[in-house]
Amino acid sequence: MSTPREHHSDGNAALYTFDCRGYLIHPRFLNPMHLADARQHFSQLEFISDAWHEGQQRSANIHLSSGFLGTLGKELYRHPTTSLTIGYPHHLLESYALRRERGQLDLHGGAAEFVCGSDAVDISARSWTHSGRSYALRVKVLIYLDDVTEPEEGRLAYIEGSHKADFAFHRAFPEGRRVAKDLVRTVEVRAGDAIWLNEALLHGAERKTSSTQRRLLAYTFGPTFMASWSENEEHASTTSGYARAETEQAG
Ligand SMILES: O=C(O)CCC(=O)C(=O)O
Repeated sequence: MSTPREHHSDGNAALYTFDCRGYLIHPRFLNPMHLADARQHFSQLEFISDAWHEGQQRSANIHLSSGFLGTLGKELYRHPTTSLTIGYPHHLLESYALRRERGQLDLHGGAAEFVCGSDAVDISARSWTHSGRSYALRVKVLIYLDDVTEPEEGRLAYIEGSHKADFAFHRAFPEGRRVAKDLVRTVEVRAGDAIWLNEALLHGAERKTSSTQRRLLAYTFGPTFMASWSENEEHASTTSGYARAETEQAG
Protein backbone atom coordinates (compact mmCIF):
# COMPACT_ATOMS: atom_id res chain seq x y z
CA MET A 1 0.00 0.00 0.00
CA SER A 2 1.34 3.41 -0.89
CA THR A 3 0.84 6.33 1.52
CA PRO A 4 -0.63 9.59 0.14
CA ARG A 5 1.45 12.78 -0.11
CA GLU A 6 -0.14 15.17 2.36
CA HIS A 7 1.42 18.32 3.74
CA HIS A 8 0.30 19.63 7.14
CA SER A 9 1.15 23.27 7.66
CA ASP A 10 -0.62 23.34 11.04
CA GLY A 11 1.87 22.49 13.81
CA ASN A 12 -0.42 20.18 15.76
CA ALA A 13 -1.53 18.27 12.67
CA ALA A 14 2.12 17.90 11.65
CA LEU A 15 3.11 16.71 15.13
CA TYR A 16 0.31 14.17 15.23
CA THR A 17 1.23 12.85 11.78
CA PHE A 18 4.95 12.67 12.58
CA ASP A 19 4.19 10.94 15.87
CA CYS A 20 1.88 8.25 14.51
CA ARG A 21 3.30 7.76 11.01
CA GLY A 22 6.99 8.39 11.60
CA TYR A 23 7.53 10.98 8.86
CA LEU A 24 6.21 14.17 7.34
CA ILE A 25 6.16 14.94 3.66
CA HIS A 26 6.46 18.40 2.19
CA PRO A 27 5.42 18.10 -1.48
CA ARG A 28 7.21 20.47 -3.88
CA PHE A 29 9.57 21.69 -1.15
CA LEU A 30 11.95 22.76 -3.95
CA ASN A 31 10.32 24.94 -6.58
CA PRO A 32 11.27 24.26 -10.22
CA MET A 33 14.09 26.83 -10.15
CA HIS A 34 15.61 25.43 -6.94
CA LEU A 35 15.19 21.89 -8.23
CA ALA A 36 17.20 22.82 -11.34
CA ASP A 37 19.86 24.39 -9.07
CA ALA A 38 19.98 21.29 -6.86
CA ARG A 39 20.38 19.00 -9.87
CA GLN A 40 23.11 21.17 -11.31
CA HIS A 41 25.10 21.17 -8.03
CA PHE A 42 24.45 17.44 -7.63
CA SER A 43 26.02 16.82 -11.03
CA GLN A 44 29.24 18.52 -9.86
CA LEU A 45 29.71 16.30 -6.78
CA GLU A 46 32.23 13.47 -6.62
CA PHE A 47 30.66 10.12 -5.83
CA ILE A 48 32.13 6.88 -4.52
CA SER A 49 30.49 3.45 -4.50
CA ASP A 50 28.70 2.70 -1.28
CA ALA A 51 30.40 0.01 0.82
CA TRP A 52 27.10 -1.54 1.85
CA HIS A 53 25.14 -1.18 -1.39
CA GLU A 54 26.82 -1.99 -4.67
CA GLY A 55 24.22 -0.29 -6.87
CA GLN A 56 24.48 3.00 -4.99
CA GLN A 57 26.94 5.89 -5.01
CA ARG A 58 27.40 8.45 -2.28
CA SER A 59 28.91 11.88 -1.88
CA ALA A 60 29.42 12.87 1.77
CA ASN A 61 29.35 16.23 3.55
CA ILE A 62 27.37 18.12 0.96
CA HIS A 63 26.61 20.82 3.55
CA LEU A 64 30.27 21.86 3.26
CA SER A 65 30.02 22.55 -0.45
CA SER A 66 29.66 26.14 -1.45
CA GLY A 67 26.51 27.32 -3.13
CA PHE A 68 23.12 25.73 -3.20
CA LEU A 69 23.73 22.51 -1.22
CA GLY A 70 25.41 24.37 1.65
CA THR A 71 22.67 26.98 1.76
CA LEU A 72 20.04 24.26 1.68
CA GLY A 73 21.62 22.65 4.78
CA LYS A 74 21.36 25.97 6.64
CA GLU A 75 17.78 26.44 5.49
CA LEU A 76 16.81 22.98 6.71
CA TYR A 77 18.57 23.64 10.01
CA ARG A 78 16.35 26.71 10.49
CA HIS A 79 13.21 25.10 9.10
CA PRO A 80 10.26 25.03 11.57
CA THR A 81 9.64 21.31 10.88
CA THR A 82 13.18 20.46 12.02
CA SER A 83 12.65 22.26 15.36
CA LEU A 84 9.12 20.91 15.68
CA THR A 85 10.17 17.27 15.37
CA ILE A 86 13.41 17.41 17.43
CA GLY A 87 11.99 19.65 20.16
CA TYR A 88 15.41 20.59 21.54
CA PRO A 89 18.33 22.74 20.33
CA HIS A 90 19.65 20.75 17.37
CA HIS A 91 22.63 20.45 15.07
CA LEU A 92 23.49 18.76 11.80
CA LEU A 93 24.75 15.19 12.24
CA GLU A 94 25.56 14.24 8.63
CA SER A 95 24.78 15.11 5.04
CA TYR A 96 25.18 13.28 1.76
CA ALA A 97 23.89 12.88 -1.78
CA LEU A 98 22.85 9.47 -3.14
CA ARG A 99 22.54 8.11 -6.62
CA ARG A 100 21.00 4.64 -6.94
CA GLU A 101 21.19 2.79 -10.23
CA ARG A 102 19.86 -0.59 -9.22
CA GLY A 103 19.05 -2.93 -6.37
CA GLN A 104 17.08 -2.84 -3.17
CA LEU A 105 17.97 -0.74 -0.15
CA ASP A 106 17.94 -2.95 2.94
CA LEU A 107 15.85 -1.98 5.90
CA HIS A 108 17.67 0.23 8.37
CA GLY A 109 16.90 2.86 10.98
CA GLY A 110 18.97 4.21 13.82
CA ALA A 111 21.38 1.36 14.59
CA ALA A 112 18.68 -1.34 14.41
CA GLU A 113 20.50 -3.31 11.74
CA PHE A 114 23.73 -3.35 13.77
CA VAL A 115 22.22 -4.84 16.93
CA CYS A 116 19.75 -7.16 15.25
CA GLY A 117 21.60 -10.39 16.03
CA SER A 118 21.68 -9.64 19.75
CA ASP A 119 19.34 -8.99 22.66
CA ALA A 120 20.23 -5.30 22.65
CA VAL A 121 17.44 -2.83 22.07
CA ASP A 122 18.36 -0.02 19.66
CA ILE A 123 18.05 3.28 21.48
CA SER A 124 20.06 5.36 19.02
CA ALA A 125 17.09 6.96 17.31
CA ARG A 126 14.41 6.95 19.96
CA SER A 127 11.59 9.48 19.88
CA TRP A 128 8.99 10.56 22.38
CA THR A 129 6.04 12.87 22.65
CA HIS A 130 5.72 14.55 25.99
CA SER A 131 3.49 17.43 27.15
CA GLY A 132 2.50 18.22 23.57
CA ARG A 133 6.05 18.25 22.21
CA SER A 134 7.98 15.86 20.01
CA TYR A 135 11.52 14.77 20.91
CA ALA A 136 13.30 12.76 18.22
CA LEU A 137 16.97 11.84 18.42
CA ARG A 138 17.56 11.63 14.66
CA VAL A 139 15.52 13.26 11.92
CA LYS A 140 16.66 12.76 8.36
CA VAL A 141 15.48 15.18 5.71
CA LEU A 142 15.38 13.40 2.34
CA ILE A 143 15.00 15.62 -0.71
CA TYR A 144 14.21 13.78 -3.92
CA LEU A 145 15.48 15.17 -7.21
CA ASP A 146 13.52 12.72 -9.39
CA ASP A 147 10.03 11.26 -9.41
CA VAL A 148 9.98 7.88 -7.69
CA THR A 149 6.40 6.72 -8.05
CA GLU A 150 6.62 3.24 -9.57
CA PRO A 151 7.78 0.04 -7.84
CA GLU A 152 10.53 -0.49 -10.43
CA GLU A 153 11.90 3.00 -9.63
CA GLY A 154 12.64 1.77 -6.08
CA ARG A 155 10.10 3.60 -3.94
CA LEU A 156 10.93 4.42 -0.33
CA ALA A 157 9.57 1.59 1.85
CA TYR A 158 9.08 1.40 5.59
CA ILE A 159 7.73 -0.86 8.29
CA GLU A 160 4.53 0.55 9.68
CA GLY A 161 4.75 1.47 13.36
CA SER A 162 8.37 0.35 13.74
CA HIS A 163 9.35 3.72 15.30
CA LYS A 164 6.94 2.92 18.15
CA ALA A 165 7.54 -0.80 18.51
CA ASP A 166 9.29 -2.02 21.65
CA PHE A 167 9.73 -5.42 20.06
CA ALA A 168 12.52 -5.43 17.48
CA PHE A 169 11.34 -6.04 13.91
CA HIS A 170 14.53 -7.91 13.00
CA ARG A 171 13.94 -10.27 15.88
CA ALA A 172 10.32 -10.88 14.95
CA PHE A 173 11.09 -11.28 11.24
CA PRO A 174 14.68 -12.49 10.84
CA GLU A 175 14.00 -13.15 7.16
CA GLY A 176 13.10 -9.51 6.61
CA ARG A 177 10.32 -7.71 4.80
CA ARG A 178 9.68 -10.59 2.40
CA VAL A 179 7.76 -12.36 5.18
CA ALA A 180 6.26 -9.19 6.67
CA LYS A 181 4.45 -7.88 3.60
CA ASP A 182 1.41 -6.72 5.60
CA LEU A 183 3.59 -4.27 7.51
CA VAL A 184 5.39 -2.78 4.51
CA ARG A 185 4.28 0.63 3.25
CA THR A 186 5.72 2.61 0.37
CA VAL A 187 5.84 6.34 -0.38
CA GLU A 188 5.56 7.85 -3.83
CA VAL A 189 7.54 11.05 -4.26
CA ARG A 190 7.86 13.66 -6.99
CA ALA A 191 11.00 15.56 -7.83
CA GLY A 192 11.38 18.40 -5.30
CA ASP A 193 9.49 16.66 -2.46
CA ALA A 194 11.09 16.59 0.99
CA ILE A 195 10.52 14.05 3.75
CA TRP A 196 11.32 14.64 7.43
CA LEU A 197 11.87 11.06 8.51
CA ASN A 198 12.10 9.83 12.10
CA GLU A 199 15.20 7.62 11.89
CA ALA A 200 13.57 5.25 14.36
CA LEU A 201 11.22 4.23 11.55
CA LEU A 202 12.69 1.16 9.87
CA HIS A 203 13.03 2.09 6.22
CA GLY A 204 14.68 1.10 2.95
CA ALA A 205 13.69 1.06 -0.69
CA GLU A 206 12.14 -1.32 -3.17
CA ARG A 207 14.34 -3.01 -5.74
CA LYS A 208 15.16 -0.59 -8.54
CA THR A 209 15.15 -2.17 -11.97
CA SER A 210 14.29 0.87 -14.11
CA SER A 211 16.87 2.91 -15.96
CA THR A 212 15.44 6.19 -14.67
CA GLN A 213 17.61 8.47 -12.52
CA ARG A 214 17.12 8.28 -8.75
CA ARG A 215 18.93 11.10 -7.00
CA LEU A 216 18.45 12.42 -3.50
CA LEU A 217 19.96 14.72 -0.91
CA ALA A 218 19.98 13.82 2.79
CA TYR A 219 20.62 16.01 5.84
CA THR A 220 20.30 14.44 9.30
CA PHE A 221 19.68 16.54 12.40
CA GLY A 222 19.56 15.65 16.07
CA PRO A 223 19.68 17.29 19.48
CA THR A 224 23.01 18.93 20.29
CA PHE A 225 24.07 16.08 22.59
CA MET A 226 23.86 13.47 19.80
CA ALA A 227 26.99 12.38 17.92
CA SER A 228 27.23 11.60 14.23
CA TRP A 229 27.89 8.04 13.02
CA SER A 230 31.24 9.11 11.58
CA GLU A 231 32.46 9.81 15.13
CA ASN A 232 32.51 6.05 15.54
CA GLU A 233 34.35 4.92 12.40
CA GLU A 234 34.56 1.26 13.35
CA HIS A 235 30.82 1.02 13.90
CA ALA A 236 30.01 3.02 10.81
CA SER A 237 32.05 0.73 8.57
CA THR A 238 30.48 -2.48 9.88
CA THR A 239 28.25 -4.28 7.42
CA SER A 240 25.42 -5.79 9.40
CA GLY A 241 24.63 -9.49 9.38
CA TYR A 242 21.02 -8.60 8.81
CA ALA A 243 21.70 -6.45 5.76
CA ARG A 244 23.72 -9.29 4.26
CA ALA A 245 21.00 -11.81 5.05
CA GLU A 246 18.29 -9.77 3.41
CA THR A 247 20.39 -9.11 0.32
CA GLU A 248 21.23 -12.77 -0.05
CA GLN A 249 17.64 -13.87 0.23
CA ALA A 250 16.49 -11.29 -2.25
CA GLY A 251 19.05 -12.68 -4.70
O1 LIG B 1 16.71 5.99 -1.01
C1 LIG B 1 15.82 6.36 -0.27
O2 LIG B 1 14.68 6.63 -0.68
C2 LIG B 1 16.08 6.49 1.22
C3 LIG B 1 17.54 6.64 1.55
C4 LIG B 1 17.82 6.27 2.95
O3 LIG B 1 17.03 5.67 3.62
C5 LIG B 1 19.08 6.62 3.57
O4 LIG B 1 19.94 7.22 2.93
O5 LIG B 1 19.26 6.32 4.77
